[in-house]
Amino acid sequence: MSTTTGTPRGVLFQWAGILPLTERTPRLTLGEGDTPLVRSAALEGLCGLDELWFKLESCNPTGSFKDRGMVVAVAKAVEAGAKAIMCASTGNTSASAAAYAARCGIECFVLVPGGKVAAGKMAQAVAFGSRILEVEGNFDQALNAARELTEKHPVALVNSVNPHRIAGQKTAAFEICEALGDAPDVLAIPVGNAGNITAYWKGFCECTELGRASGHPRMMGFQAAGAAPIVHGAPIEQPQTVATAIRIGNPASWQGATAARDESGGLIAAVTDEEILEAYELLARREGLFVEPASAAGVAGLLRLGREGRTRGGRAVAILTGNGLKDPDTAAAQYSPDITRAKATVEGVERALGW
Ligand code: AN7
Repeated sequence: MSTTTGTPRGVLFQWAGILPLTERTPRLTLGEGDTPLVRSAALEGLCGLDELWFKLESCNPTGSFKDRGMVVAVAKAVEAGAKAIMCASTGNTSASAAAYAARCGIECFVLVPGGKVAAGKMAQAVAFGSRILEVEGNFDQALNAARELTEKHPVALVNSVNPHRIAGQKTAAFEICEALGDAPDVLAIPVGNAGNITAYWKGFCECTELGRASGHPRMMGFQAAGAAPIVHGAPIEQPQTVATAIRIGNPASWQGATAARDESGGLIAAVTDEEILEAYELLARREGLFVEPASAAGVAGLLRLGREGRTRGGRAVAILTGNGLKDPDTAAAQYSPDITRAKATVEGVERALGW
């Protein structure tokens, strides 16, 4: 795919200089990356911040942040001769893997926890023609199986334990520094398997080294209270949360997350499902941003810190990791829709509205 003028869109084209590409790496793109950074209209003050910006990773081609890293992981797998890829997923990784596999004409196997993946994400895995294995167990067990299976069979693992995923994902930190002219003071981000926070931290560190930023943000990661192993300091056997994307009890990049927290002077805290849904609703009703529940966790964390008077102003960026359309069932459960039936005429609508 190419645009009519200039460099084609996509992470491999825009960020070739900071990625592990060779001449033999296929220049794969679905137009991922280069996502909007939008200033908050309403929540900034509630969070006790001077500036709050939202990075709309929901604008990526499959509707989540995963595409940035997946495009690199799949391109490198194809370069290495892979004919098939595999991942375990709470839904977004599988949607992304399935899309890029379809694009490359290779096979994609996805292992998902039965009954715990949002409807939109399942629809994507189906649409892109992936081979779907609904496993009896949670994400952590599915990832263990995927790791062993990909060692045993000629299939490339494209979970974020694959370093190419992290390499591609770090490009979002570069985009933020470019858009703001420097790193923000705070980065707020949901934490599940912890690949994303690990990648952002790597990206911000590289931005400082390369003189693209004068310092780095304090990394603030937020887990769901029922799935907060890093906060508790021990794996959770049976993670539970409305935010199914981050329903993860033993994150693969645990060390990366704690390093980001400790080296940046940040924190990793838990937010309750209630707080997540409050932020989910505020983002929709006050900002016009429809995200999936997991994506609201970072904003829920900032709202909590704001209420507690712990944000101390400054400029924060919250990563909105996935689109609200991914999870229509949570939207249906959260809102009592205000829908009135009417005849399709001026009089009919006026009567229905009481005008
Ligand atoms: C919307 O798709 O783990 O901490 O298998 O879908 O890097 O795992 C998804 C995670 C945040 C957490 N927001 O990111 C998967 C999966 C959304 C997500 C996260 C996920 P990581």
